[in-house]
Amino acid sequence: MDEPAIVTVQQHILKEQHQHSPTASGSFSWLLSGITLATKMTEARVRRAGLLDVIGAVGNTNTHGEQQQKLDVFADRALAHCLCLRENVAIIASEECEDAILFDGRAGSGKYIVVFDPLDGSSNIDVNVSVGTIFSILEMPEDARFSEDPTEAVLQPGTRQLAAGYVVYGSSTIMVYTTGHGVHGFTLDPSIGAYVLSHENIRMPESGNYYSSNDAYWETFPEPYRDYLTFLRKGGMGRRYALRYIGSLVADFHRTLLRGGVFLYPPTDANPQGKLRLLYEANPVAFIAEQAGGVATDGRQRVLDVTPTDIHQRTPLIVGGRSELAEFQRFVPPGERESNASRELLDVGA
Ligand code: P6P
Repeated sequence: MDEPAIVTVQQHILKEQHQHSPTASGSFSWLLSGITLATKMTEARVRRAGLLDVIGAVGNTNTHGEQQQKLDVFADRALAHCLCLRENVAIIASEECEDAILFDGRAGSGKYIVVFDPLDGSSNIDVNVSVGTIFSILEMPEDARFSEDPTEAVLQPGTRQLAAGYVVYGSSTIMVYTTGHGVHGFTLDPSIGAYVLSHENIRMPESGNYYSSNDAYWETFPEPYRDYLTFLRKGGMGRRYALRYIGSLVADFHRTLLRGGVFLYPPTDANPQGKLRLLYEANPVAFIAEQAGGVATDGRQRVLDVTPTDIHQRTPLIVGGRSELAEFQRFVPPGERESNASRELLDVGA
C-alpha cells in the first residue's frame, strides 16, 4: 500500500523557495529550522509543564509589568539561542525584551530580522489552555545595516514581512506559516520529532458561525463595535453567531483561520489603542489571514499598512472572513487614513 508521502516543513520551505525564487540559497530554510527547533524545545516543556515545576510565575515581570511565567522565559531563551546560531539572522525582537537585539558582528552580514512573541497566552499555562509562539520575519534594510540602533530596522510595516507563522501548543502541536505563497500547516509528529505537512494551502472560509471577543469589556467597546456584534448575535448575517473565546490569540485565530468567523480585540478603556501588539501578534496574524483569503484591519485601516513607531506598540485587531469584515466596515468605516488596499480587499463600494 502506498503510504502518503511525508513532507516536513523544511522540505516544504525548500520546495517553495526553489519554486518561487530559483536562485534561493536555502538560507531561509536554515533560518526557519532555528525557529522550528526552538518551538520543539518549548513544546517539550509545555507538554510536561505540570511535572517539571515550571508552572507558576518565575517571580519576575517582563518589560510590560506582566508576570513572567517560567515557560515564557524558557521559550524566549530557546528562540534567542537557536536564532543566534543562524548566522543569517542579524536582529531579534521579543515581547519579553524591551529592546531589539543586534547579534555581534551581524550588522553588515545578517540578512534577516525575526520578531516574536515566544509564548503568547502564557497566563493560560497553569490551566492547560492552548498557548502559542508567533513569529514574523523581515529583511534587514540596506540603510540600516550599519546602524548602531537595531530598533529602526525593526520598525517596518507588515507589508514588508518575508514570512510569518505561529505554533499552537494545543491538543496537537501545529505550525502554520506563509512566505507569501499561500498558508500551510504542519503537525508535529512526536514519534519522529518532525513537523509534517497536514494542512496544505489553508483557505479561510468566506464566512463562519463564530465571533470571538472578550465580552467582559462590552460596555467599553466603542458603540459601532457593539452595534456590529449585536448585528451578528441577532442573525443579521442570516444566521446566529455563537461566541468562542479562549483568551489565547493563537488558539482563537487558528480556529478562525480554519472555521471562519471573526476575531475582535477592539479599543477598550483599559487599552484605548487595543491590547495586542502590532509587530509580533497582529502583523503575522494579518499576513496569514490575507494569504488565506481573509481580511485584517485595526478598525481604521489594513493592519499590514501601519508603519510602527515602537517595537511594542499596541493595536486593535479585527480579523476574519471576507463577509464578516465587509459587514464590519459598514458599521466601522475605514478611517481617513484608509488604504486603497482595504477597499480592494473588501470590494467596498466607493
Ligand atoms: P484578554 C494573551 O494574554 C493575549 O495577549 C492574547 O493572546 C489574547 O488574545 C489576549 O491577550 C486576551 O486578552 O484581555 O481577553 O484577557
